Amino acid sequence: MRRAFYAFVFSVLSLAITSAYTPLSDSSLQVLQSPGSDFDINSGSLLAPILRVRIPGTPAIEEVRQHFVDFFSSQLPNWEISLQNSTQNTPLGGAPITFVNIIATRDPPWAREGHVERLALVAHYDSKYTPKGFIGATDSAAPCAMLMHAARALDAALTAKWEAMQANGDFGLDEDVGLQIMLLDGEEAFITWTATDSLYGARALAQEWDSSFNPAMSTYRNKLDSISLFMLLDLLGAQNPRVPSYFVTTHWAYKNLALLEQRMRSLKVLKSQSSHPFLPEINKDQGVWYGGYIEDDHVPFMARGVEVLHIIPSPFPPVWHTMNDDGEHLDGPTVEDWAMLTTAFAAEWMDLEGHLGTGKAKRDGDGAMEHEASEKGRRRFEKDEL
Ligand code: 1BN
Ligand code: ZN
Repeated sequence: MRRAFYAFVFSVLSLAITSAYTPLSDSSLQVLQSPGSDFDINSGSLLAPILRVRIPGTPAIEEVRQHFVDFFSSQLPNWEISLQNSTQNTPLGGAPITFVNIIATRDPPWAREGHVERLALVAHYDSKYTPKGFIGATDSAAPCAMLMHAARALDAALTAKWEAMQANGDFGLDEDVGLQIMLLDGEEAFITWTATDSLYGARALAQEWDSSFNPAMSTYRNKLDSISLFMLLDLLGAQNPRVPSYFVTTHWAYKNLALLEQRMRSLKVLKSQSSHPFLPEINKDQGVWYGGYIEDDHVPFMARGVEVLHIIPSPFPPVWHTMNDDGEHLDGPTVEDWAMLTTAFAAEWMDLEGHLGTGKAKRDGDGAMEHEASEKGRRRFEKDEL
C-alpha cells in the first residue's frame, strides 16, 4: 500500500517536472537577429573568411583560426576562448601535424567550474586534403558561421538574463547553465576514413576532458560530464536538406528544434523555399529506430556518455566531398535559416524568453506549451519545478 502511495507521488512529481522549459514567444522569434550580409559568400564578415582551403597544420588554417579568435576577442569579450592542441601522426607520413580545437565558453558570471552545465554547439573547421582545392562550404564552413552567428545573437540576452538574476538575488540556488561553441580541427580523413584516420581533434579533446577532473565536491565530474547536450552541425547549407532524428535519447531535443522550424516557418521568420521541412521526423516517437548513425565528431564524445543531437542531412548534399562544395553552391536562404534555427534552439535552452531583442520582448500567451525533456537534459529543469 505504502509502495503504491510513493509510486503515485513520484508519478505526479514526474509529470510536473517535464514542463519547466519555457518556449520562446512568437514575438521573441520575430526579433531574433538574422545574419543578413554577414553571410555573403564574397564579403560577409562571418562566412567569407572561412570559404577557403583549410587543411590541418597549414598556414591557411592558421589564418581561419585567427578569424575565429579575432571574432570572439573583438565582438564577444565575455566569452572565454581556449585552444586545445594535440600533435598526431597521419597516414601522409612526414612530420606529425598539430591539430587545434577552439573552445569558446560563456558561463554565468558567478558560476564555479564543476557546477555549471553547458549546451555545446559544435562544428568542424578543417577542410579535406583531397580533392586539391576542396573548400567544404557545407563541410563545414557554413556550419561554423552559423555557430558564430548564434553566439553573437544571444550574447546580449545572456548578459541581460544574468544581470537580472543578480539584481534579484536569484542565483546560486540552482545548477548554472552556460553556452559553449566548439570548433574542431582534423575531422576529415587524409587518405581513407578509418578509426585512426579521422576525427583527430575530437578524439584528442574527448580523451583530454575525460581524464581531467573538476574540483572535489563538484556537481559535474569533468568537462565532458558538464555537457548536457552536444549539438553537432555538419553538411548544412545546400537546398532541401532532410535531417532525421538519429538518437532516441535526444529525440525530445530534436522535436523542440522541429517545432521551432514549424513555428518560424508559419511566422515567416525563415526564408528558404524547401519542398519539405528540414526536420521531418517530429512524429517519430512510435517510428522505427534502426540504431544506425553517421560517423562524425560526436563519436568520441558519445562513446563517453555525452548526449548528442546530430544535425546532418541524410542523404548528404549532392556536392559532398566534391569540388562543387563551394560558396557558389550554397543556398543562401537555407544557410541563414539553419543559423536562425540554431539560435532559437539555443535561446530556448538558455531560457532567454523575455531577454531577446530589446530585452523586453513581450510574452504573448503561448508560453504555457509543454516541452518534454530527457533524463540528463532535464536535470536543471527538475529543480525549477520542485
Ligand atoms: C562528414 C562530413 N563526414 C566527413 N565529412 C563524416 C563521414 C565520412 C561520414 C565518411 C560518412 C562517411
Ligand atoms: Zn567531409
